[in-house]
Amino acid sequence: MSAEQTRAILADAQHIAALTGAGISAESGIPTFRSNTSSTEPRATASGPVPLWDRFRPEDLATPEAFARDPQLVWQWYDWRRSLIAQAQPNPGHLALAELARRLPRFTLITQNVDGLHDRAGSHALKLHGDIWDLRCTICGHERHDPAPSLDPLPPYCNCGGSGESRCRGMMRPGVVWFGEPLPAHIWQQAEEAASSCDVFLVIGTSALVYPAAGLVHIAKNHGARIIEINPADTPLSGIVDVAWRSPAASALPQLLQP
Ligand code: BJW
Ligand code: ZN
Repeated sequence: MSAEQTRAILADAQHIAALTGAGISAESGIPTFRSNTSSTEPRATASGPVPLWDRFRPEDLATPEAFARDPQLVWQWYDWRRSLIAQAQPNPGHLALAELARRLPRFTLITQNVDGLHDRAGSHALKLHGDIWDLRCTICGHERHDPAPSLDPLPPYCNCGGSGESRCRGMMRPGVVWFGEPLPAHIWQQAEEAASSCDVFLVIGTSALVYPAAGLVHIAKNHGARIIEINPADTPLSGIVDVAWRSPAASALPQLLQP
Protein backbone atom coordinates (compact mmCIF):
# COMPACT_ATOMS: atom_id res chain seq x y z
CA MET A 1 0.00 0.00 0.00
CA SER A 2 2.74 2.50 0.87
CA ALA A 3 4.52 2.03 -2.47
CA GLU A 4 1.36 2.87 -4.40
CA GLN A 5 0.50 5.76 -2.10
CA THR A 6 3.99 7.20 -2.42
CA ARG A 7 4.13 6.77 -6.20
CA ALA A 8 0.79 8.59 -6.53
CA ILE A 9 2.04 11.48 -4.38
CA LEU A 10 5.34 11.73 -6.28
CA ALA A 11 3.60 11.69 -9.67
CA ASP A 12 1.96 15.07 -9.00
CA ALA A 13 5.03 16.76 -7.49
CA GLN A 14 7.10 19.48 -9.17
CA HIS A 15 9.89 19.53 -6.61
CA ILE A 16 10.82 16.61 -4.39
CA ALA A 17 13.42 16.80 -1.65
CA ALA A 18 14.86 13.86 0.30
CA LEU A 19 16.79 13.73 3.56
CA THR A 20 18.80 10.57 4.16
CA GLY A 21 20.47 9.19 7.26
CA ALA A 22 22.62 6.24 8.23
CA GLY A 23 19.78 3.75 7.60
CA ILE A 24 20.12 4.08 3.83
CA SER A 25 23.67 2.74 4.05
CA ALA A 26 22.81 -0.05 6.53
CA GLU A 27 22.22 -2.51 3.70
CA SER A 28 25.64 -1.64 2.28
CA GLY A 29 27.07 -3.06 5.52
CA ILE A 30 27.75 0.22 7.31
CA PRO A 31 26.47 0.19 10.90
CA THR A 32 24.05 2.94 11.88
CA PHE A 33 24.93 5.13 14.86
CA ARG A 34 22.11 4.26 17.15
CA SER A 35 21.76 0.51 16.79
CA ASN A 36 22.78 -2.11 19.30
CA THR A 37 24.55 -4.42 16.95
CA SER A 38 27.44 -4.13 14.57
CA SER A 39 28.17 -6.72 11.93
CA THR A 40 31.87 -6.03 11.86
CA GLU A 41 34.45 -6.46 14.59
CA PRO A 42 37.01 -3.71 14.98
CA ARG A 43 40.46 -4.63 13.81
CA ALA A 44 43.54 -4.85 16.04
CA THR A 45 46.35 -2.29 15.86
CA ALA A 46 50.07 -2.59 16.56
CA SER A 47 49.45 -1.10 20.00
CA GLY A 48 46.89 -3.74 20.88
CA PRO A 49 43.21 -4.33 20.20
CA VAL A 50 41.14 -1.22 19.67
CA PRO A 51 38.07 -0.83 21.87
CA LEU A 52 34.79 -2.41 20.86
CA TRP A 53 33.31 0.42 18.86
CA ASP A 54 29.77 -0.65 19.71
CA ARG A 55 30.35 0.63 23.23
CA PHE A 56 30.74 4.19 21.98
CA ARG A 57 27.86 6.47 21.13
CA PRO A 58 28.43 9.22 18.53
CA GLU A 59 27.95 11.67 21.40
CA ASP A 60 31.12 10.13 22.96
CA LEU A 61 33.38 10.41 19.92
CA ALA A 62 31.89 12.89 17.44
CA THR A 63 32.69 15.96 19.52
CA PRO A 64 35.50 18.53 19.58
CA GLU A 65 35.94 17.72 23.28
CA ALA A 66 36.54 14.01 22.59
CA PHE A 67 39.09 14.93 19.91
CA ALA A 68 40.90 17.34 22.23
CA ARG A 69 40.97 14.68 24.99
CA ASP A 70 42.02 11.69 22.90
CA PRO A 71 42.67 12.36 19.20
CA GLN A 72 44.15 8.88 18.74
CA LEU A 73 40.93 7.20 19.91
CA VAL A 74 38.73 9.40 17.74
CA TRP A 75 40.98 8.81 14.72
CA GLN A 76 40.93 5.04 15.32
CA TRP A 77 37.13 5.18 15.18
CA TYR A 78 37.22 7.12 11.90
CA ASP A 79 39.94 4.88 10.50
CA TRP A 80 37.80 1.80 11.25
CA ARG A 81 34.79 3.43 9.63
CA ARG A 82 36.81 4.53 6.59
CA SER A 83 37.96 0.92 6.10
CA LEU A 84 34.36 -0.34 6.26
CA ILE A 85 33.13 2.31 3.86
CA ALA A 86 35.96 1.68 1.39
CA GLN A 87 34.81 -1.94 1.12
CA ALA A 88 31.11 -1.04 0.81
CA GLN A 89 29.13 -0.48 -2.36
CA PRO A 90 26.10 1.75 -2.97
CA ASN A 91 22.95 -0.37 -2.58
CA PRO A 92 19.70 -0.33 -4.61
CA GLY A 93 18.38 2.46 -2.35
CA HIS A 94 21.25 4.83 -3.24
CA LEU A 95 20.93 3.86 -6.91
CA ALA A 96 17.16 4.42 -6.95
CA LEU A 97 17.57 7.97 -5.59
CA ALA A 98 20.12 8.75 -8.32
CA GLU A 99 17.68 7.46 -10.93
CA LEU A 100 14.79 9.45 -9.42
CA ALA A 101 16.88 12.63 -9.76
CA ARG A 102 17.34 11.90 -13.47
CA ARG A 103 13.61 11.29 -14.02
CA LEU A 104 11.99 14.05 -11.96
CA PRO A 105 11.66 17.71 -12.92
CA ARG A 106 13.39 18.88 -9.72
CA PHE A 107 14.94 16.72 -7.03
CA THR A 108 17.13 17.83 -4.13
CA LEU A 109 19.03 15.21 -2.19
CA ILE A 110 20.18 16.17 1.30
CA THR A 111 22.22 13.73 3.37
CA GLN A 112 23.51 13.55 6.91
CA ASN A 113 25.85 10.76 5.86
CA VAL A 114 29.57 11.28 5.46
CA ASP A 115 30.22 7.97 3.64
CA GLY A 116 30.09 9.28 0.05
CA LEU A 117 27.89 6.40 -1.13
CA HIS A 118 25.40 8.82 -2.73
CA ASP A 119 28.27 10.28 -4.80
CA ARG A 120 29.36 6.81 -5.84
CA ALA A 121 25.77 6.01 -6.87
CA GLY A 122 25.81 9.04 -9.21
CA SER A 123 23.87 11.54 -7.06
CA HIS A 124 24.75 15.07 -6.16
CA ALA A 125 23.94 15.33 -2.45
CA LEU A 126 24.04 18.30 -0.11
CA LYS A 127 26.25 16.94 2.68
CA LEU A 128 25.08 18.49 5.94
CA HIS A 129 27.67 16.74 8.13
CA GLY A 130 30.70 16.80 5.83
CA ASP A 131 32.66 14.00 4.22
CA ILE A 132 34.69 11.28 5.94
CA TRP A 133 37.27 11.43 3.12
CA ASP A 134 38.05 15.10 3.82
CA LEU A 135 40.77 16.08 6.30
CA ARG A 136 41.22 19.54 7.79
CA CYS A 137 44.25 20.95 9.61
CA THR A 138 43.45 22.03 13.17
CA ILE A 139 46.14 24.77 12.94
CA CYS A 140 46.10 26.34 9.48
CA GLY A 141 42.71 25.11 8.21
CA HIS A 142 44.21 23.52 5.09
CA GLU A 143 41.83 20.89 3.64
CA ARG A 144 42.60 17.84 1.61
CA HIS A 145 40.47 15.06 0.17
CA ASP A 146 42.10 11.71 0.91
CA PRO A 147 40.19 8.66 -0.27
CA ALA A 148 42.82 6.17 0.96
CA PRO A 149 40.96 3.76 3.22
CA SER A 150 43.57 3.78 5.94
CA LEU A 151 45.81 6.58 7.13
CA ASP A 152 49.47 6.32 8.10
CA PRO A 153 50.52 7.82 10.45
CA LEU A 154 47.46 8.05 12.66
CA PRO A 155 46.63 10.81 13.53
CA PRO A 156 47.70 12.35 10.23
CA TYR A 157 49.63 15.64 10.19
CA CYS A 158 49.44 18.62 7.90
CA ASN A 159 52.11 18.78 5.23
CA CYS A 160 51.38 22.13 3.69
CA GLY A 161 54.15 24.74 3.49
CA GLY A 162 56.78 22.39 2.06
CA SER A 163 59.32 20.17 3.80
CA GLY A 164 61.42 22.80 5.59
CA GLU A 165 60.99 24.93 8.69
CA SER A 166 57.87 26.56 7.25
CA ARG A 167 56.00 23.27 7.08
CA CYS A 168 52.80 23.26 9.14
CA ARG A 169 52.85 20.40 11.63
CA GLY A 170 49.24 20.76 12.73
CA MET A 171 47.20 17.67 13.45
CA MET A 172 44.56 16.92 10.84
CA ARG A 173 40.98 16.20 11.89
CA PRO A 174 38.19 14.56 9.90
CA GLY A 175 36.31 17.09 7.72
CA VAL A 176 32.98 16.30 9.35
CA VAL A 177 30.56 18.17 11.62
CA TRP A 178 30.71 17.21 15.27
CA PHE A 179 28.19 17.99 18.01
CA GLY A 180 28.26 21.63 18.97
CA GLU A 181 29.71 22.69 15.61
CA PRO A 182 27.79 24.65 12.99
CA LEU A 183 26.80 23.00 9.72
CA PRO A 184 28.45 24.45 6.57
CA ALA A 185 26.41 27.62 6.01
CA HIS A 186 26.13 27.46 2.22
CA ILE A 187 25.00 23.81 2.33
CA TRP A 188 22.47 24.49 5.07
CA GLN A 189 21.09 27.45 3.14
CA GLN A 190 20.45 25.27 0.07
CA ALA A 191 18.89 22.51 2.20
CA GLU A 192 16.60 24.97 3.95
CA GLU A 193 15.58 26.48 0.62
CA ALA A 194 14.75 23.03 -0.76
CA ALA A 195 12.73 22.11 2.34
CA SER A 196 10.80 25.38 2.08
CA SER A 197 9.96 25.01 -1.60
CA CYS A 198 9.37 21.28 -2.20
CA ASP A 199 5.94 19.65 -2.60
CA VAL A 200 7.09 16.33 -1.19
CA PHE A 201 9.77 15.62 1.42
CA LEU A 202 11.11 12.08 1.77
CA VAL A 203 12.73 11.22 5.13
CA ILE A 204 14.79 8.08 4.69
CA GLY A 205 16.71 6.04 7.26
CA THR A 206 17.22 8.64 9.95
CA SER A 207 16.34 8.48 13.63
CA ALA A 208 15.52 12.22 13.36
CA LEU A 209 17.19 12.84 16.71
CA VAL A 210 19.91 15.18 15.51
CA TYR A 211 19.24 18.85 14.83
CA PRO A 212 19.24 21.04 12.82
CA ALA A 213 19.00 18.26 10.17
CA ALA A 214 15.74 16.84 11.58
CA GLY A 215 14.33 20.37 11.65
CA LEU A 216 14.20 20.32 7.84
CA VAL A 217 11.19 18.03 8.11
CA HIS A 218 9.35 20.61 10.21
CA ILE A 219 10.31 23.34 7.74
CA ALA A 220 8.92 21.28 4.86
CA LYS A 221 5.75 20.45 6.77
CA ASN A 222 5.19 24.09 7.74
CA HIS A 223 5.49 25.07 4.06
CA GLY A 224 2.82 22.55 3.06
CA ALA A 225 4.92 19.65 1.73
CA ARG A 226 3.66 16.08 2.03
CA ILE A 227 6.04 14.08 4.23
CA ILE A 228 6.91 10.46 3.47
CA GLU A 229 9.02 8.51 5.96
CA ILE A 230 10.85 5.36 4.84
CA ASN A 231 12.21 3.56 7.89
CA PRO A 232 11.59 0.10 9.42
CA ALA A 233 11.12 1.79 12.82
CA ASP A 234 9.12 4.70 14.26
CA THR A 235 10.91 7.98 14.89
CA PRO A 236 9.96 11.11 16.85
CA LEU A 237 8.70 12.52 13.52
CA SER A 238 6.37 9.65 12.70
CA GLY A 239 3.40 11.52 14.21
CA ILE A 240 3.60 14.30 11.63
CA VAL A 241 4.25 12.29 8.46
CA ASP A 242 1.64 11.72 5.75
CA VAL A 243 2.93 8.27 4.82
CA ALA A 244 4.98 6.02 7.11
CA TRP A 245 6.47 3.30 4.94
CA ARG A 246 7.87 0.71 7.34
CA SER A 247 10.42 -0.94 5.09
CA PRO A 248 14.19 -1.03 4.60
CA ALA A 249 15.27 1.66 2.13
CA ALA A 250 17.06 -0.69 -0.27
CA SER A 251 13.84 -2.58 -0.97
CA ALA A 252 11.42 0.38 -0.76
CA LEU A 253 13.16 2.97 -2.94
CA PRO A 254 13.49 0.86 -6.13
CA GLN A 255 9.70 0.41 -6.01
CA LEU A 256 9.34 4.15 -6.65
CA LEU A 257 10.85 3.65 -10.11
CA GLN A 258 8.15 1.24 -11.19
CA PRO A 259 5.46 2.65 -13.48
C1 BJW B 1 16.91 1.99 8.30
C2 BJW B 1 17.46 0.82 7.89
C3 BJW B 1 17.23 0.47 6.57
C4 BJW B 1 18.00 1.02 9.91
N1 BJW B 1 16.51 1.28 5.80
N2 BJW B 1 16.19 2.78 7.51
C5 BJW B 1 18.54 19.70 22.18
C6 BJW B 1 17.56 19.89 21.23
C7 BJW B 1 17.88 20.13 19.90
C8 BJW B 1 19.20 20.16 19.51
C9 BJW B 1 20.18 19.97 20.45
C10 BJW B 1 19.85 19.75 21.77
N3 BJW B 1 21.02 19.59 22.46
C11 BJW B 1 22.05 19.70 21.60
C12 BJW B 1 21.55 19.95 20.36
C13 BJW B 1 22.31 20.14 19.11
C14 BJW B 1 22.91 18.87 18.57
C15 BJW B 1 21.87 17.75 18.58
O1 BJW B 1 21.07 17.62 17.70
N4 BJW B 1 21.92 16.90 19.60
C16 BJW B 1 20.93 15.83 19.78
C17 BJW B 1 21.66 14.50 19.97
C18 BJW B 1 20.05 16.19 20.91
N5 BJW B 1 23.28 19.20 17.21
C19 BJW B 1 24.46 19.75 16.93
O2 BJW B 1 25.31 19.95 17.76
C20 BJW B 1 24.69 20.18 15.48
N6 BJW B 1 25.19 21.49 15.44
C21 BJW B 1 24.53 22.53 15.94
O3 BJW B 1 23.41 22.44 16.42
O4 BJW B 1 25.22 23.71 15.83
C22 BJW B 1 24.68 24.88 16.43
C23 BJW B 1 25.76 25.94 16.33
C24 BJW B 1 25.50 27.12 15.69
C25 BJW B 1 26.49 28.10 15.62
C26 BJW B 1 27.74 27.88 16.20
C27 BJW B 1 28.01 26.70 16.84
C28 BJW B 1 27.02 25.71 16.92
C29 BJW B 1 25.71 19.29 14.82
C30 BJW B 1 25.27 17.88 14.70
C31 BJW B 1 26.39 17.03 14.11
C32 BJW B 1 26.06 15.55 14.09
N7 BJW B 1 27.22 14.83 13.72
C33 BJW B 1 27.14 13.38 13.54
C34 BJW B 1 28.57 12.86 13.25
C35 BJW B 1 28.99 13.26 11.84
C36 BJW B 1 30.34 12.76 11.51
C37 BJW B 1 30.44 11.26 11.55
O5 BJW B 1 29.72 10.54 10.81
O6 BJW B 1 31.25 10.77 12.32
O7 BJW B 1 26.28 13.09 12.45
S1 BJW B 1 26.41 12.51 14.91
C38 BJW B 1 25.58 11.31 13.91
O8 BJW B 1 24.14 11.46 14.03
C39 BJW B 1 25.91 11.68 12.45
C40 BJW B 1 24.61 11.45 11.77
O9 BJW B 1 24.57 12.16 10.54
C41 BJW B 1 23.62 11.94 12.78
C42 BJW B 1 22.22 11.42 12.58
O10 BJW B 1 22.16 10.04 12.67
P1 BJW B 1 21.19 9.20 11.71
O11 BJW B 1 21.67 9.32 10.32
O12 BJW B 1 19.80 9.60 11.96
O13 BJW B 1 21.50 7.71 12.16
P2 BJW B 1 20.86 6.86 13.38
O14 BJW B 1 21.78 5.76 13.64
O15 BJW B 1 20.53 7.74 14.53
O16 BJW B 1 19.48 6.32 12.82
C43 BJW B 1 19.43 5.34 11.81
C44 BJW B 1 17.99 5.14 11.39
O17 BJW B 1 17.97 4.25 10.29
C45 BJW B 1 17.09 4.52 12.49
O18 BJW B 1 15.88 5.25 12.56
C46 BJW B 1 16.81 3.10 11.94
O19 BJW B 1 15.50 2.63 12.29
C47 BJW B 1 16.92 3.33 10.47
N8 BJW B 1 17.27 2.16 9.69
N9 BJW B 1 18.13 0.24 9.02
C48 BJW B 1 16.01 2.43 6.35
N10 BJW B 1 17.73 -0.70 6.11
ZN1 ZN C 1 48.26 23.00 8.62
